[in-house]
Amino acid sequence: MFEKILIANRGEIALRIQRACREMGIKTVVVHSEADADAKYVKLADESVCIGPPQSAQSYLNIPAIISAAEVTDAEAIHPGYGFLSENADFAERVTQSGFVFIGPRAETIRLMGDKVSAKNTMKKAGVPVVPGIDSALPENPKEIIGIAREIGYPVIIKSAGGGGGRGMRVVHTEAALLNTVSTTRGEAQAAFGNPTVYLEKFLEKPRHIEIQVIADKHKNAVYLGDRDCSMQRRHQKVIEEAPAPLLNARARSRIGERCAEACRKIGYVGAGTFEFLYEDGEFYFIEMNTRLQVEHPVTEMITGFDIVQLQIRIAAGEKLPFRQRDVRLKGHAIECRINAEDAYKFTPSPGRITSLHMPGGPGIRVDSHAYNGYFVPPNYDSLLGKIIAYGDTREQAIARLSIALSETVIEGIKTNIALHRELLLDAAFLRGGTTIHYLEEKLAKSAREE
Ligand code: MV4
Repeated sequence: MFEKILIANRGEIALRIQRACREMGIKTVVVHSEADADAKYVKLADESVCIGPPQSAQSYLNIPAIISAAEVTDAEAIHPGYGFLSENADFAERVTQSGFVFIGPRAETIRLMGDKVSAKNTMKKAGVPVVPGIDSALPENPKEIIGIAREIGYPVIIKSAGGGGGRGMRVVHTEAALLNTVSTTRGEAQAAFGNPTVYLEKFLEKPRHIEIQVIADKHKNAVYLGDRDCSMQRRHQKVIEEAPAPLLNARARSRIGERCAEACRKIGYVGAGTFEFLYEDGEFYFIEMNTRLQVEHPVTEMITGFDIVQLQIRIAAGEKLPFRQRDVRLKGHAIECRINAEDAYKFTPSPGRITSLHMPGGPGIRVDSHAYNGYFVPPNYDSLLGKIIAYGDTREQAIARLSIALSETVIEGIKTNIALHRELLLDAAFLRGGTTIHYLEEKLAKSAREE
């Protein structure tokens, strides 16, 4: 096992990774920007290295500075967390070339999944159901493009191969709008991702977002750790996540899970990963694969009892997965609220100093947060302050515990989105379960009209 790991991230996930390391007896080095010098996880780490000014481009995205920090502190492995450099294949490659272990999939896998056309192709060949569409980039020829869209049937969606996470896509409802939309999307894709490649899919109008957590070792063992429903989102920012996905039967769950685990074996996937699906009318359609730890990993940890971060570390060190698929039992229900430093209804960021802080507790409550009383939330990064996760024997119990936890929570000095969460946990459609990816935006639009 490693003696020392460098954590190339910040905020709640830097603390989460540090806790896993501590439990395993591994020393930690955190790198931080000047804006994060007072962070709790920086003080708690065995060592810390300031790698640059507040702007991410000069600190958390500064590859040479991070690798130098690993060199001077004698770290053996680097955990990238999520966001920042976590899905940057060049970073993974340079980490490895510099003699460190990258805690994540091989650089080649990250690159393959980073190109959404090759990701979709690879998964289709590996037996994962994908959204109907073409399996390669859209051609240049206008007649061919029109022919493809006719064959798929309107509405269609044009997506950028270099995009993902909702960036660089456009819906087309009629043939009249097709060619203009394709060229606009191409132009934007070139500007944003340096890659004009676009592809076309059938547009699904009312899907849910359900993802499958997988984990695989370097010895071709791969398992799925159940699913999560992340449909409650606004502008591609997830708000509430839960596991397992409501109203999904055990047979459908194991069928799609098996497909994902088998695909991992086929492509030699290593580490934790997530298959993102759209789920509509009882069918799963693959859209993207995330090759990193996700913000919402705790809900899976709560229903499986596994520590995904510790598993990532063991796998990176070459250990075999310590269990098989049949040992994975999904028990109970877990729901996570992302607590953001932002206005609950306007969604404008609210950085500043926390003047009073009380986090909840009690049976089944987990709080993953780097916030403390007196902490200054810097304006330079995303607004995630942490997550409150509730576990229960049933979905109803998890919701009840989460509602109580939110009612106990006090965060003063800055605005947070706790009021929105409390409202959502009382929402009749949410309580029934199975709301689509459009539900929250439609609900917010409706309440804005009523004002
Ligand atoms: C789609 C879609 C409907 N049909 N693809 C958005 C994020 C990116 N990962 C894929 N996305 C979508 N792809 C087809 N063929 C709708 C979305 C989508 C979405 C997906 C997941 C979670 C939230 C979303 C919000 C808007 C649109």
